Amino acid sequence: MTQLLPAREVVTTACTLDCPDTCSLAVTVEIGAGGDRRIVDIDAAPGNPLTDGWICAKVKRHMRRVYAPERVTTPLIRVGAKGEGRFRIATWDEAIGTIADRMREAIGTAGSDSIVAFTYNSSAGAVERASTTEALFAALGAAHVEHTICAHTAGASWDSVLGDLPSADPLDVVHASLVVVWGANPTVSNTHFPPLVQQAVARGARVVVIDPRRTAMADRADLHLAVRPGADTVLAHAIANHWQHTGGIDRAFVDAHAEGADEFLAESARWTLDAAAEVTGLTADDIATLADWWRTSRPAMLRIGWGPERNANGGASCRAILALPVLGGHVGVPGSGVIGSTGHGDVRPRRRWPTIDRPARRTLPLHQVGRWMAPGSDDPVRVLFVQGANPVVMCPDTRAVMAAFSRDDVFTVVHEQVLTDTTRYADVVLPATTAFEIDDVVTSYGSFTVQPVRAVIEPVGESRSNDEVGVALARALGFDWTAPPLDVVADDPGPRVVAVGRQFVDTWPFEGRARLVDPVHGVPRHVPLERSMPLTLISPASPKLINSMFGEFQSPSASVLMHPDDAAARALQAGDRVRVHNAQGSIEVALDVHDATRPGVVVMSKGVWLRHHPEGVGVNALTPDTGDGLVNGACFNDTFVEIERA
Ligand SMILES: Nc1nc2c(c(=O)[nH]1)N[C@H]1C(S)=C(S)[C@@H](COP(=O)(O)OP(=O)(O)OC[C@H]3O[C@@H](n4cnc5c(=O)[nH]c(N)nc54)[C@H](O)[C@@H]3O)O[C@H]1N2
Ligand SMILES: Nc1nc2c(c(=O)[nH]1)N[C@H]1C(S)=C(S)[C@@H](COP(=O)(O)OP(=O)(O)OC[C@H]3O[C@@H](n4cnc5c(=O)[nH]c(N)nc54)[C@H](O)[C@@H]3O)O[C@H]1N2
Ligand code: SF4
Ligand SMILES: [Mo]
Repeated sequence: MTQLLPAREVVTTACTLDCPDTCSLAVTVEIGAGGDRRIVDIDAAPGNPLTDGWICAKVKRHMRRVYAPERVTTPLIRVGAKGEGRFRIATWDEAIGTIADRMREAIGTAGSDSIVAFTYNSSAGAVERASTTEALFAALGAAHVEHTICAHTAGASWDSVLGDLPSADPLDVVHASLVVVWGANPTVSNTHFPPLVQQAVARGARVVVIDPRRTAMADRADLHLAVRPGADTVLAHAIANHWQHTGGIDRAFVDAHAEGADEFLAESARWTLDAAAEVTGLTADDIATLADWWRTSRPAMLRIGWGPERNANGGASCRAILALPVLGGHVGVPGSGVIGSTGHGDVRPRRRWPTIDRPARRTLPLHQVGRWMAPGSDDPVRVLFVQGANPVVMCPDTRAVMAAFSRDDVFTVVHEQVLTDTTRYADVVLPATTAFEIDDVVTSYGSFTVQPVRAVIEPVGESRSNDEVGVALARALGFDWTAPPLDVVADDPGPRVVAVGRQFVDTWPFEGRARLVDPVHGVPRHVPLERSMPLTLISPASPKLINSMFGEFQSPSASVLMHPDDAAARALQAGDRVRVHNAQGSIEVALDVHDATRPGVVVMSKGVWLRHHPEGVGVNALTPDTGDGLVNGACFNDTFVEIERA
C-alpha cells in the first residue's frame, strides 16, 4: 500500500512586520487528512524588485512564533499578582463580558477619559492597524496614545522641512554616484537596501556612512564618520558652511525652492570645520572630505535613518540633515534626493465605517506611560487596553513602567500573540492572530508597494484579529457593528507598485518650497547634551529580532559592547560580568570588547526580553523617558552610564 503524502500548497502573501522591506512571501502549507493546514516553509515570492528572491533569516523561522509554546491560544484571566503571570483559561464570552463591564463602570464613574487605547500595531497589516478596535475607541472618545516611541521626531522633521514630499524611491539608489547613509544600519534593519547600494558601487559610486558605530556598511564604505550621538546638527551645519565657502550651495535652486536659507546658513556659519570637529568628535579633514565629495558628486543620494532622532537634539538634527539635499540642489534626477520613510497616505486601504460620532479625545505620549500612569498620578486612567505593543520591554524607564503596570486600580487588557513581559501585568490576555491567519493588505515604509496579505492557515487556537476583537467588544458595549468591508484588496497575488514621482520634479514640498526654518522652532540649533556620566549608551536594532518579536526563541545575548580603549581604562576584559549603571538604574550583563563602536559610546540591543536578564530588567531600565524638543519624541540614546566589574 502506498502512503499518501500530505498535500502541499504554496500561498503568496507579504510580510507585515515593522521592517521597511515588506517582502513578498511564498508560504508552504501542509494540508492534513482532516483538512488542517500547517506552515512548513516561508520564503521569498517572486515579483517584488526589493525582495529580489530572498528574505531574512528571522522570517524564514517565523513559524516558530506561530507555533510557539508561548503562543496565547485562549483568553486568560489573571489569578496571581500583577507581574507574576499566573492566569486561568477563560472563554471569549467571559473575557469580553468582563472587559465590557469594567469599561462601562469606568466610563460611568470617571468618563471616557478613563479608558486608554494603548494601540501601536506597527508589525500588523494596514487593516489590523486601523481596525474596528480603533473605531470603537474613537466612538467612545477614549484617550489614545501618540506614537512618540519611534519615527515621531523624524516624521515631524520631514513634515517641517519637506511637507508632503514623498521619499525618493529606494530602488533609485543604484543610479547614485554618492550614497550618504546617515544614522541608519540597513544591513540589519532594511536588509534589502545594501545590495542596491552595492550595485551603485559597482558602477563607481562612493559610499559615506555617518554612525557612531562601524556598522557593516561603514566597514565597506569609502568614508566612515563616527559621529558622537546627538551631534548631527553640528555636522550638517558644518557641511552647509563648507559648501558656502566652496560653491556647494545651489543658489538658483535655493532661491526658487527654499525658504529660510539665509537664516539657516547664518547658523551654519558658526560651525567652522574646527568648531564642528570639536563637538562631533570627528576630524576637520573628514568633514571637509564628505562636504567636498557631496558637492562634486551628482547624483548624490541621502538615506536618513532613525538613529539621529533618538536624543534631545533629534528634531534639530533631522531638520538640519534634510536641509542638505535642498541647499546643494541634489534633487530632480534618478539617484538624487533623500530616502526616508516611503509610507504614503494615498496607499492606505479605505474602509466603509459605520457612521459614528467621534467625540474629542485626549492624547497621551506612548513612551511616557511610566510617568502618566505612575502610582498616585492624578491621570484618570482606569482601563488600559494594550494592543500590538510590548511596553514593559520597549518603553524607557522600565522600573517606572513596571510600577505603573502593577497598579491594582487600573484594569489592563493585553491583546497579544505570545506571553510577553507585558502580558504578565494583564488582568485579561486576549489571544491575537498573526498575519498568516487573516486577510489584510500591507503598505511599506521602504518601498512604494501595496500587497495583499492572505490567511494562509486557520487562526491558531482561539486567536482573533484586532478587527474581530473590536467588533466583539463593540457589540458587548451595545454598538450594532459588523466589521466594515475593505475597499481595496488586490485580486492579484503579487505586489502592486505605487507610482509617486520624482522629488522636485513630479512631487513638491509646500507650494514648491522646502522650509529650512520651522515657523515655530526656528533654525535647527544644537543644544549641548548634559552628559551626567562618561559613557553614552545607545540601543539600536538587532538582526535577530523585530523590536522584541522573536525574542521568545532567538534572543540576542544580554551584553554591552565597549571600545577597547574604554575597556582598558577600566581594566575590563571581554567576557567580564559588568554592571552598567546610572542614577536611574543598574543592570548586570556580559561585556563585549570591540572597536566597532567609537570610544565613549557603548551599545546594547533593543528588544531583549526581560527574562533574559539575570535581574529581570534590561537596557530600558537605564534609558530616560524624556522627549525631544520638537515633538516630544523618545530619546533612547540620551542614556549616560558608567560601567564597572560586577
Ligand atoms: N532586524 C531588525 N530590523 C528592524 C528592526 C529591528 O528591531 N530588527 N526595527 C525596525 C524599526 S522599528 C525601526 S524604527 C528601524 C530602525 O532602523 P535604523 O534607522 O537602522 O535604526 P537603529 O538601528 O535604531 O539605528 C541606526 C543607526 O544609528 C546609529 N546612531 C545612534 N545614534 C546616532 C546619532 O545620534 N547619530 C547618528 N548619525 N547615528 C546614530 C546607530 O549606531 C545605528 O547603527 O528598523 C526596523 N528594522
Ligand atoms: N532601548 C530602546 N528601546 C526602544 C528603541 C530603541 O532604540 N532603544 N526603539 C523603539 C522602536 S524603534 C520601536 S518601533 C518601539 C517598538 O515598541 P513595541 O511596538 O512595543 O515593540 P514590539 O516588540 O514591536 O511589540 C509589538 C507587540 O505586538 C504584538 N503583535 C504583533 N502583531 C500583532 C497584531 O497583529 N495584533 C496584536 N494584537 N498584537 C500584535 C507582538 O507580538 C509584540 O509583542 O520600541 C522602541 N524601544
Ligand atoms: S522582516 Fe523585513 S527582511 Fe525579513 S521578511 Fe519581513 S520584510 Fe523581509
Ligand atoms: Mo521603530
